[in-house]
Amino acid sequence: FMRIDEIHQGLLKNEFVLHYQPKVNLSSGAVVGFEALIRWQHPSRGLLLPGLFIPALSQHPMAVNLGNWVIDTALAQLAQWNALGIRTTVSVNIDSLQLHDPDFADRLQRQLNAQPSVQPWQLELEILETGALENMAHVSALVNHLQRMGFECALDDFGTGYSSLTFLKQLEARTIKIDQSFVRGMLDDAQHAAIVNSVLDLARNFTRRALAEGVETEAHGQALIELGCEFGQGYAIAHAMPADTVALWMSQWQ
Ligand code: G
Ligand code: G
Ligand code: MN
Ligand code: NA
Repeated sequence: FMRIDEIHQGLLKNEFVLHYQPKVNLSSGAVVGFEALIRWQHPSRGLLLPGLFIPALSQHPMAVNLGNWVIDTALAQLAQWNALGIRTTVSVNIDSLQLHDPDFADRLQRQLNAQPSVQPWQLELEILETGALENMAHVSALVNHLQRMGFECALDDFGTGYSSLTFLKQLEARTIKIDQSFVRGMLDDAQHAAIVNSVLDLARNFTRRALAEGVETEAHGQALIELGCEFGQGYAIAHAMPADTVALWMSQWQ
């Protein structure tokens, strides 16, 4: 793991980058947006994946600084794509400390205001159950507030937590992201397939949109379409890519 002071230096030296993984409508192939995934372009260690530094930030106030950098960068990227005529959306992963920062919503509004061409619905906030558990009432009110402000919210890694049903009931996020562990196993494991099917039923019954993560093959995509899953994300569609590759990828997709 990287140390907090190294992460702080990395932020000051602007060494972090966002890569973007496409999310598509599985039936039509239409690109509905991108998930921003952070990487660290480290001067001596090369490109570092978040697993090497995000866990080190757990419960540290620096997670809020890095989270703010992610939001600013995603909004600036959206402004650049808007200027190029690429109308799309970006999802960002929100850390639990960001959710408990009392200034989060007001700061987000100021961050949005700094990019006049960007509409709030172009930004989606992905929330983990672990980030909401400690203070579900607060996060529930925050999600409602954010969605009234026009932002989108999604429940990330859905199904992997201890109280997914409470998470679903309490947080009125418009989208559920079905965790990749269930999706990946659904073709060879009847129990994983049953979980995916049940989460899709839940999504319909709660009038949420469902997105399957970890769509690794064409066959996964086909099976998901047959189960009525509208959206997907995964290696069968594309890996996360640098921002400057997105326009080319979109022109070659389908
Ligand atoms: O990018 P990768 O494919 O390795 O992502 C690994 C994990 O890191 C995922 O759980 C993802 O949600 C998380 N992650 C990626 N980018 C960010 C980020 O900007 N902020 C936070 N808090 N987590 C992120
Ligand atoms: O926790 P979160 O859903 O934010 O994590 C996204 C992570 O999943 C990133 O590390 C991303 O690189 C990874 N990922 C995206 N698509 C696939 C896939 O099809 N298969 C696998 N194994 N991982 C994927
Ligand atoms: Mn995510
Ligand atoms: Na996820």
